This record gives sequence, structure tokens and C-alpha cells, in this order.
Amino acid sequence: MHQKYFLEQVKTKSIELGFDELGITDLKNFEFNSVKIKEFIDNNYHGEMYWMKDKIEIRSDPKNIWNEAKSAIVLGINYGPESNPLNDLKKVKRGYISIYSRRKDYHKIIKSKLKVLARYIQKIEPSKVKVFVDTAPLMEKPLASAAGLGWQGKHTNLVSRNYGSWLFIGVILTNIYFRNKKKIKSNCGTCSKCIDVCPTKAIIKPYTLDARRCISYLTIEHKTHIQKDFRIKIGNRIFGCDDCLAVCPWNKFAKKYSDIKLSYIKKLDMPNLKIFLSFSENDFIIYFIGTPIKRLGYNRFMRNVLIAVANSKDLSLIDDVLKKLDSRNEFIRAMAVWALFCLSKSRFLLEKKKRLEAEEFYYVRQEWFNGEYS
Ligand code: B12
Ligand code: SF4
Repeated sequence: MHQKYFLEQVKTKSIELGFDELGITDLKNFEFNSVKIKEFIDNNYHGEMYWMKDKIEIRSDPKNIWNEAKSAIVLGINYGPESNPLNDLKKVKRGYISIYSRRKDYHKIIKSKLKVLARYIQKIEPSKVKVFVDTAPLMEKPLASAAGLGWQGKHTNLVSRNYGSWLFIGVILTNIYFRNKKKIKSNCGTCSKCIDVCPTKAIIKPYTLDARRCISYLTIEHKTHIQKDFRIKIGNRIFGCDDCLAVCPWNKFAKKYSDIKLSYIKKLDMPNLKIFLSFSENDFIIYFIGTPIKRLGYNRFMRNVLIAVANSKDLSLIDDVLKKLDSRNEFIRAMAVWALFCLSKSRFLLEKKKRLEAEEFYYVRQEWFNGEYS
């Protein structure tokens, strides 16, 4: 079938399924990205995301993931928010969950749509296909950029002329060969808003993110202790961060998000920190079932909640924080000590007298013992 006619049909079907953007690319010319992704790993910017390093050879070139693949059909789904999420950062008694995760897990929703589209493609053009969203060792942003969906902005995410920075990416690899569409050049120009706004200065230079400093990484991927400087800058964010996306001037062209199946789960929209502090492990599982937050696990979730509580300066939370000093998990305990310190110095000193000696875990002792606290 002629490429143009084939694509018209696939595009129509993709819109019917709720996709907002579609582009195609061959799998040539990713040498630049291969070099950059290796630099990223060599500099340890991946932090504890060891899965990036382990699969670096496959990840560094889209051809490596499946030897029969010849082209990629790249899809975008808009998830632009109704209002500016930066305003939510002022609501310090509430927990900020990033915009992409205030809804059912996008992986499942997009993957099922991709599978339907892939079957449709096979019906109109006998071929082999494989579908990907996020989790495979495949460079989705460079692919989306090569397919003409937009360009990688200085924050490293894909920016679209139609949807700004708010676009999920899904990929269908196929053994059909498509001629490459012309790649869109970067339209960031002299703008540096995303670099300037980042609270932890994670975008260390244009187009380069040190994930170890990124609040999205710290609250979602980082499994252990979070250092003090970052804790203060994390503010009320308990899962992910949107600052670099939210300031992007290209968002003014973003159309409102439309697909009903990706709609918000209302209870994830700026929930009260007090409710979360009282959560047991079981409450956590029930509350977050079917959302991306569930994969954090209870311990990391509570660690994050306690950091937000520390930043809230809400004294009515002290009693709930005290209960967390008895947690079996050392990272929760450490952040409970920190939260208590931030909320009440006198109560902190009282509890320190009672608890420091019996504490064995290094990071918790540091929180009790840190010279400047005593
Ligand atoms: C690992 C990962 C993360 C890590 C690391 C992020 C990163 N920037 O690498 C962490 C946990 C921090 C993260 C955070 C987020 N993520 Co994430 N993440 C991924 C994942 C799994 C891999 C990304 C990757 O390969 N990184 C390695 C780096 C080296 O690659 P890169 O970012 O493409 O960097 C390239 C550029 O820097 C470029 N480059 C370097 N120098 C120069 C110079 C010039 C001039 C140019 C043009 C390019 C250039 O070369 C590099 C290699 O290609 C992808 C899914 C996937 N399989 O691709 C999702 C993905 C990138 N994440 C996504 C999202 C939504 C987010 C968050 C917005 C979530 C949130 N709200 O908290 C944040 C955004 C933070 C940010 N500014 O990046 C979406 C992005 C959609 C989009 N529109 O781009 C993806 C594509 C998932 C999806 N399927 O939708 N994520
Ligand atoms: S905020 Fe500015 S520099 Fe950053 S991605 Fe958007 S246009 Fe590019």
C-alpha cells in the first residue's frame, strides 16, 4: 500500500482511539543520541536507576531492541492540565502529585490503545509490530522528535507545537520501512525558563538533566535517604514534579486534554497531608490501586509525605509525626525525626533524649545527632 494512503488510514484510526499526534520515522541517524546517552551513564546522572545502565547497549540505538524493526510509528497523547500546576505548590498543607499521575496509570491505558492500533495496522498491511510505552530500553523522546512530533526542549522532554510540554509518548515498531519525515529543529531559542525554574538546578546545562538532582527522580525513583538541601526544595511535592514543563511558553498553544479514559482521579488532586500521614500499608494500597503512585511502595511514599509535612510548618501534624518515630522502616523514621525538628524544636529535643541512644541506624542517628540541631 502507498505510504501516504496507509498513513491517512492509521492516523484516522489513531484519532478514533484518542491519540492526539502521530508521526513516523526510520531507525537511522541516532548516533548523536547514542553518544549522549552513554555520556549520561558515564557521568552517573542516572543515580540509582541501574536498569538504565544495565541495558545501555540496547537503549543507545532503537534498532537494537528488535532486529527486524525498520521504522517507528510514534504516538502522542495530550495530558495538559486545566490550570497552572505551579499554583498548587503554594498549598503547603496538601500533597502535590504530578499532573501525569493524577489519573489511572497511563502505561496501561496507552498500551491497550497501542495494541488496538497495532492490530489495525496488521489488518490493512500484513506486517510485524511491537508496542512500547516508557518501560522498555528504547529512546522514546529522540524517536518522537525524529518522527516530527516536536523537539527535545532544554528540559530534555519533547515539546510539541500543538500541546506544549504535556504529551505522553507511545511507540509502535514495525518491520515496514517508512521514509523519514523531516525532523523539527529546536524552537527553544534563547529561552531558559525551564532551567531557571528548577528548584534543585537539575538541568545542569541545556538539554542535559542530572537525574540525581531532579525532584521527579528523588520522589519516585530514589529508594533511600534524601539529603537535606533537596528536602527543603521538594516543598509539598510527594510524587514527581512539573515545574520545568509548566513554565514552558509553548504551553500557551496547548489544547485542553480531551480523552475521557485518561481523566483525572479527583482524590489525587491536592490531597490533604494529614490523611496520608495516618495511612497504614493497607490503606496505601487500597487508595492508590490502579495509579502510578502504587509502584512507589508504602515506605517511599511515607518518606515523601514526611518531607512535605516538614515543609508545611503545620503544627497540627505533630502528633501524627510522633507515631512515625516508631516506624520499623529506617528511612521513614529518619524523615519523621526531620519533620519533628522542623515543626517543634522543643518536642524534638525531648524525643531525642528518649530515643537517640537506642537508635542503631546511621541516617536516623544523623537526624537526631546533627550538630546544628542540638
Ligand atoms: C529515565 C526517565 C526519567 C528519569 C530521567 C529523565 C531524563 N530526562 O532522562 C526521571 C525519573 C528523572 C524522569 C522524569 C520525568 N519523566 Co521520564 N522517563 C524516563 C525514560 C524511562 C527514559 C529517558 C531517557 O532515556 N533518559 C536518558 C537521557 C540521556 O536521554 P534524553 O532525556 O532523551 O536525553 C537526550 C538529550 O539530552 C539529548 N541531548 C543531549 N545534548 C543535546 C544537545 C542538543 C542540542 C539536543 C537537541 C539534544 C541533546 O541527547 C540525549 C540522548 O538522546 C522515558 C521513557 C523512555 N523509554 O524513553 C520517560 C519519559 C522521558 N518521561 C516522561 C515524563 C512525563 C517525565 C516527567 C515529566 C514526570 C514528572 N512529571 O515527574 C519527568 C520530567 C523530568 C525531566 N525534565 O526530564 C515522558 C516524557 C514525555 C515527553 N513529552 O517528552 C517519557 C517519554 C515517558 C513517556 N512514554 O511518555 N524520567
Ligand atoms: S521552557 Fe523554554 S527552553 Fe525550556 S523547553 Fe520550553 S521553550 Fe525550551
